[in-house]
Amino acid sequence: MIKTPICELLGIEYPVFQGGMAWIADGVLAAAVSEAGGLGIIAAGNAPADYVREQIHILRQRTQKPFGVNVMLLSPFADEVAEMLVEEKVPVVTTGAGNPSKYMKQWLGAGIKVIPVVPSVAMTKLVTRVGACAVIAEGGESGGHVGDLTTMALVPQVCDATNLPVIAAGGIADGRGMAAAFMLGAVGVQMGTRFLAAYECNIHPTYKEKILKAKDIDTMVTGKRLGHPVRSLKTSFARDYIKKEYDSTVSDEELEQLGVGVLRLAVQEGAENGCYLSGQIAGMVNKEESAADIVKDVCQGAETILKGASQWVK
Ligand code: TUI
Repeated sequence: MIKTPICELLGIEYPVFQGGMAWIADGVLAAAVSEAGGLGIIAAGNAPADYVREQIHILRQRTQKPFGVNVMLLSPFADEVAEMLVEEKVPVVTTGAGNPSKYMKQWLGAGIKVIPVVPSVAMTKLVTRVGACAVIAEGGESGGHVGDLTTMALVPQVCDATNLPVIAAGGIADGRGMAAAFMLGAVGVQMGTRFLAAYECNIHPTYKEKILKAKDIDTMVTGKRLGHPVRSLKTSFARDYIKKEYDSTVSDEELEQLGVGVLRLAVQEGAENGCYLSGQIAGMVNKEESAADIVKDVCQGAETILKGASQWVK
């Protein structure tokens, strides 16, 4: 059995977080992961507080186990979501795409455990100072908003920069990834892309099919010009978008406009002009299965590898 300090800290059975994917990680998916013994995480994304509250209620009808809510700090609704999370007394908050400092007092005062995503050593030190209880070190292999460093380079440097438990994310989808993360000093993993293939993940069938069919080189990063790099599948939309980024006759405003609503279009409509966020590990995600089977498979795979890890030490 795999047990680490993050299990005790959060009251979960397996050190597996499900990433808070905008428009995707709803109360149903998060409940399935939490019920399976991992940490299910509801994504607030760009949604208003009422929508997120509803997802929390859906989750609470399905499980009594601990769960988290991810606050996307670039959201125009971040303030109202932050307040609602205090009212709902959610056990865990993860944050992404920014600096969570302005909410820390409010959340810690309500007894909420805060686990920010950190893309750098500087952000790790900052959130350690302001009261985070753990950090998620997410490398640029991940889907969605990405930092500069890879998981391999980021995780050990984050571990050296803080005494807090570190969760590794980005490019992890099986027991090998989990075992490798542990070798780098992490005590848990967060996975997004693998959970896209969960039965309980209610994305459009076209999205699921694209993930199941994707190969190793089928993702790309767009959005650098506007300062919000995002990894997604290499669709005609993504290729067209990046061409426009390099075209000086296209204004920043036009580019901004092109990105509006594209995540929702992919998730809910499977539309051609949607943006299909995905990590680089999609090439290894080849079958649909339950969230519980995913959690168990990853932990069992890691256990086998870790038990044999001393074979190379003579
Ligand atoms: O947040 C994510 N992944 C995401 S968010 C998203 S929705 C979106 N909407 C509009 C623009 C961009 C994205 C889709 N996927 N992952 C966690 C993450 N956080 N990755 C990197 C970071 C991050 C980056 C900078 C965390 C902190 C940070 O701090 C910068 C600073 O100094 O404020």
